[in-house]
Amino acid sequence: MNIESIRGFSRRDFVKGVSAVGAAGVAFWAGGCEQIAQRPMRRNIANLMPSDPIIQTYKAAVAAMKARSPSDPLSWVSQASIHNNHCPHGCWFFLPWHRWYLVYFERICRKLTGDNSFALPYWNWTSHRTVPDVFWDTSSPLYDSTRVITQSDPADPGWVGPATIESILGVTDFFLFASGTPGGPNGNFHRGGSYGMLEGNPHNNIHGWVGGDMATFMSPLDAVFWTPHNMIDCLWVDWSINRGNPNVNDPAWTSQTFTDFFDENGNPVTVTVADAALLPLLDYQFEPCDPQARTPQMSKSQLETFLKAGAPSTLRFTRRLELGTSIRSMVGETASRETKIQVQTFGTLLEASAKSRVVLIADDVEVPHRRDYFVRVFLNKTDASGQTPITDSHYAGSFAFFSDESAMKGPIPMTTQPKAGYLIDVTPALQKLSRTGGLSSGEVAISLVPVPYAHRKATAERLVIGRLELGIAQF
Ligand SMILES: [Cu+2]
Repeated sequence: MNIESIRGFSRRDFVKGVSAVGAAGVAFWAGGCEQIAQRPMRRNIANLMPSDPIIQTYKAAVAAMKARSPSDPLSWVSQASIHNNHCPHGCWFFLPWHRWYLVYFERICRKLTGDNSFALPYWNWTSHRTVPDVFWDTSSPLYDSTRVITQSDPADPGWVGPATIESILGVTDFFLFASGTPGGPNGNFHRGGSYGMLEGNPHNNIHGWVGGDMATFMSPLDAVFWTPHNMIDCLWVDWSINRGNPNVNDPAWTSQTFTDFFDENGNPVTVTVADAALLPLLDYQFEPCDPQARTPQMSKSQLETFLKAGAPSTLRFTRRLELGTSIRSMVGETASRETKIQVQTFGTLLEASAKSRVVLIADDVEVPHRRDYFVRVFLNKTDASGQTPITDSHYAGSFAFFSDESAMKGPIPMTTQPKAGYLIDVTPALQKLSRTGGLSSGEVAISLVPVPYAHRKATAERLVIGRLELGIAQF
């Protein structure tokens, strides 16, 4: 299939879009000879004045959608309900499903405003850690009164800081980067599954931390929703296109169809995961969200071939070292598990150039009823607490929850509290400890610290982890 024949995106649409963009776009491709016609540019919202036409169109589109009857598929409530009823989380459909969701939302915004040059802006949480100012004007359709955080609260650098984002983008395996198969590492199903690092950390934390609508599956009721998800899409583009990491090519992923979306005329559409992987070549482009502003090292035709080919996941655990089962702690306490690991177990993998990775596998983690806290991971820091800064050399990562009551009455009945699995690459933290002599005892201790979000106490919450392991993966 040619990328320009993707369902719903005929060449005619494509050319129309191009003519509307005019000179606003910038070159996307390395070199100039293969520069393809310019697609609408999804811009960093921090670079836009409140009076910018992109912001004006976004506000007008949201207002128009809010004015529609809830039974209308283009209404604000209908669009949010698509997410509530169908969004896949904690699994490998997370990225492609949300990519299509954003693409159709963007097209609806164009249709309802007549602004065919509109491209959804993104919130670059790494360079600007507070929720963008345009979402705080109480008279604006972009305002949501249910948020728990305030305009001046910054997101935690352990979720969105440059070092965190760089380490996530540095992961080369799709499952570890983007979440695994719906089965999860230990047979979880439904909306549990196995969260990779992009979804389990920045994505889940932003949802829970903003709070209110954003902490639920009706999160698209808050207009801010679309801008962090656009950032996630930008990071996927950076990972798979600019950096050339392959998406998985398992037919169970590529051939999956989604029938949940409506086009700009309110007609239902059927789309595939395989086509989602190609969309950024065709339909839109991003102002760089990676501070290093990488560009693809492949030509457009090479890239199309590369994206269509994909590759199998390379995540294979050659050893799994159990750290503990049924680990419980209350928020405000630290859950530590220690195991003696011989230094030679890690072999050469603590060298910076190693192909192997050490992955913390937190499985059967109970999803709390209230997502009022997140979890920080420390290595060999058994006295870590909520006050231990993430600048501490023992800090290894964070993860969080995203769910709501509807997940507990989903298509597969949950007889117990929903559970989730998490994969966290702790190799960089282990390498740092190794360099500084922190592993000389030959023992690694994992400490998990539940930390309440800003303005929440979460004192009655408990963290329950069914099984905690260190997996050694060869790539
Ligand atoms: Cu989300």
